[in-house]
Amino acid sequence: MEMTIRWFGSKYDTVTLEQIRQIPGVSGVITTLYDTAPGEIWSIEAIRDLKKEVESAGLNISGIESVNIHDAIKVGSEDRDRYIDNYIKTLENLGREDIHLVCYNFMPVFDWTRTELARKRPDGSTVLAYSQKTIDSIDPENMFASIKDDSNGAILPGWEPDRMEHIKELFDLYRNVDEEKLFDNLKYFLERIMPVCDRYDINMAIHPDDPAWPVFGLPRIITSLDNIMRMMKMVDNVHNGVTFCAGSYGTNRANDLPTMIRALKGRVHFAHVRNLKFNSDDDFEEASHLSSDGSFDMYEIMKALYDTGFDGPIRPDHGRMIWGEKAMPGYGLYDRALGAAYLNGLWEAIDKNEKAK
Ligand code: DNO
Repeated sequence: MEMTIRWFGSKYDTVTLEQIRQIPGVSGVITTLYDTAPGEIWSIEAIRDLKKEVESAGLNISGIESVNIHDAIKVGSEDRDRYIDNYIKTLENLGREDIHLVCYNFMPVFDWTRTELARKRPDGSTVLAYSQKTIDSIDPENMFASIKDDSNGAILPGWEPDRMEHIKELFDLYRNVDEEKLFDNLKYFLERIMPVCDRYDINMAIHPDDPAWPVFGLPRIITSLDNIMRMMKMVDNVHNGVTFCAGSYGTNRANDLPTMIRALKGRVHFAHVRNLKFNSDDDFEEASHLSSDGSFDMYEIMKALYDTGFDGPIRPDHGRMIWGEKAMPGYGLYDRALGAAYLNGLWEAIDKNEKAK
């Protein structure tokens, strides 16, 4: 595996490449062209510039998170082919620049959903949190307004203000889209992009729905092992794989994370590893990465990745806000650096133990 950190680009991130470079064992970043809109072609020049910036800081681009999918593709509207053609051109340009991993999601309207961006934990750190009761009591159109005051001024991925301004239209767009339709539209998209992925050896890694169940009555399909299996079978190509996001699949306590990883051997192209603390089945908050701070066994998660020969990029996921840092919720430097060091430590111990057998 390769330990990486997500980085939103120098215009948007409070964390610098120089700081990332100083986290022991981190050699790459997972990044994006944060100012492109879904459906836009990423120019080769813009990709090259980004690459140059990252490489001159002594790091490499280990993958893209995300190249977002235009709603026309998810909804399956008549103009979807135009946007798929653009997506193919973006993939081609990434492939030509030697980038071989793309994380994306197929969630309608909202990307990840949380009801709080800064819930206080007993030690004074703050974390993102989710309460189903709160979701059930708010109007989805006000979802963004209800959390934005705690965003520390950051533009949150998937919650871009110009997108949120059209929230009503977005809901209308998805009115006739159910789970079956969403699966069909995903299949159509994947079938069209697989040839370019084969040509440039690009691994597509779908991100799970977070939380892993329908919110606000919108269909959500990447939620369980059965549904991932269905997705992989419907377009059976090794480049059609997953981002194993422990914190997203783990929201549904029926998902046994190490078992899922083992079942997905060879198709986990990217891993997001973080911990959650459940207060009840439908109220959880994010925790530090350490097993004893939350509800997941991080050793078992890392062991499953190790045992299945996982050799892709991995990143610590959302961290707590600690030590007075002000950054995009979940994406500060300090707690993610602690997370990377801890995950690297687990991996080293597992590796030494296995090799000594
Ligand atoms: C939130 C992230 C998501 C993720 C996208 C992938 O912190 O996990 O925004 O990057 O869903 O497309």
